[in-house]
Amino acid sequence: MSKVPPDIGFVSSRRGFLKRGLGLGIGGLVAGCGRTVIGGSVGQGAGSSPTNPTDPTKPTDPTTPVDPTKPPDPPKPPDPTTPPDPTTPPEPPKTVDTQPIPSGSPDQVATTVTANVVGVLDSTFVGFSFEKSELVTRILSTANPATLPLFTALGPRIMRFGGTAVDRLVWVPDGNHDIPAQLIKDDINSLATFLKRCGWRAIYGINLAKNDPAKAADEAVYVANALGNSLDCFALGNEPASFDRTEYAPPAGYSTWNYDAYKNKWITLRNAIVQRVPNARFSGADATGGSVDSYTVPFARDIGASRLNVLTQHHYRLSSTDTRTLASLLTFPDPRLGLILSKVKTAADNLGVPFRITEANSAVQGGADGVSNVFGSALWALQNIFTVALGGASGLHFHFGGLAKYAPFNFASADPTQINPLYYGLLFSSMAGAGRLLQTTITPAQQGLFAYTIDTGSGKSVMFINIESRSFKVDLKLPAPATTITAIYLNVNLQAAINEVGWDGDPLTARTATRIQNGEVKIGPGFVGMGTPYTVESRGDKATVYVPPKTAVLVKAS
Ligand code: BDP
Repeated sequence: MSKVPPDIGFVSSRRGFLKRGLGLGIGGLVAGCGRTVIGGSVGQGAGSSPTNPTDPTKPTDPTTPVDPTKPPDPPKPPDPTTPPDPTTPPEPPKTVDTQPIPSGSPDQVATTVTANVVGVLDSTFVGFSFEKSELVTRILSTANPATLPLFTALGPRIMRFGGTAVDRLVWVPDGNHDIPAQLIKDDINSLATFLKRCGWRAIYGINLAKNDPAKAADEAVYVANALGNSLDCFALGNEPASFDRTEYAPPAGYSTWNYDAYKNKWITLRNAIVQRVPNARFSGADATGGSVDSYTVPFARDIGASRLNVLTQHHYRLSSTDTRTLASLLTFPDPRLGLILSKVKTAADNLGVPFRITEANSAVQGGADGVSNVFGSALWALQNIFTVALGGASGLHFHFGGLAKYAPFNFASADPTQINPLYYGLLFSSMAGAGRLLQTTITPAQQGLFAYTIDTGSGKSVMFINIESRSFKVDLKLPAPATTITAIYLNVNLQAAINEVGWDGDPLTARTATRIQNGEVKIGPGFVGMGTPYTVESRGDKATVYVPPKTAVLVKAS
């Protein structure tokens, strides 16, 4: 760790991004005044610096001595002889600061939002996917008080249980909690309580590889009764093409495992479940990105809309053979995603059902250190969310479990142990709201600056994602005049980032410095605190927005 100079906030230098950042966006990076608290109490965010009250981008002059002998003026008491004027409304508390102007010369671009609807961001769009074994570990338990707020803060969503664990776990209803391969009734009861408390629903995966129809139906009956309305639908098995791989034997009874064998087994299990849970809904085929043509597309073609409610697909940005670096993760567009989305969308449209990406994340094999668990992954996630939504999906589930590097937050055995940058990205996206996506263009187009707009019904949320080391001055044109325009930032706290990655380091590589409007997500109830939104200078349907380097800016116009 490098030593932080005492005048950290106010030094300008050409060396190193973090040094340059001081000149470009210090006001935004260290804003700490006018703090609000969502859901509880919060300490002062790390890195808050004394700012000049008349110009937040300038420091107070540390050379002006304060006279220690002179006490500060006490506040004037109200004059009891003057009755309050009933016609004058009380002054609203001053809660906003104007958006700071980056020093230097930001690049100038125009962003135009039109009324053209180009997609939908569903209110359940961002969800989680868990290894089903996490039902046995019971990390999602109301007995862990710090876990619940991490879910409720995102709003009511959908969590999916699957992963490779789904085809290993065996339903032993009255089995032993201490045997990890056994799923027992109490595991489901614990999930049911958790779902009800956090308002999420579940896509519940049932073993396909090593299961028989009667057992599958038994489990489904128990789950449907226990979860009630919290059950979104069932899924059967995980990544069926992978059963050929050496670590899986082909499912019992199938010497040759291929698409036809999968389809037959899927239909057999599904029919057995429907006999006992007549209103059961199903999703599938949960195939890998590499098996869209061999599994997803034929499955959608063959299965029939009467049997399938949601077509599902997996996609990880970096495979095991890709270059697993942050630079690769942040190279847009994702070279495989566009084609996967268009094929799955066509298949789903032909069948007449929605589709979701039920398992996704930055890099397979549990993620890559320094890639999946650093601030850059939060910006990647935002960009991925809008890309997948514009590709027509109804949902995107970030997969994790235990101590995976791509986890939004890590669990040990009970309460979460660490909140990772990815969680901030997902939380920031939920702050933008949901609704129709409006056509949004940046002129001239930039390699690493992206903009998306959600029409939430009560206003417009414009999301800027800047992975460049440059700041931008954006002339924003909205489809209609707005009376209030505000902005909040997702970025790193400057001092925390310097402490972590050093004075010359890249904030995108910081693991613990991510903040939303300088607020830190804490483990425990009442866990997010942040500065109040900035006001953005606007005139009718036009506004000037500053986008600091390596920052996402959420602009809300209403
Ligand atoms: C997917 C599996 C999931 C793994 C993930 C990974 O479905 O269970 O955890 O790969 O490699 O293919 O991280």
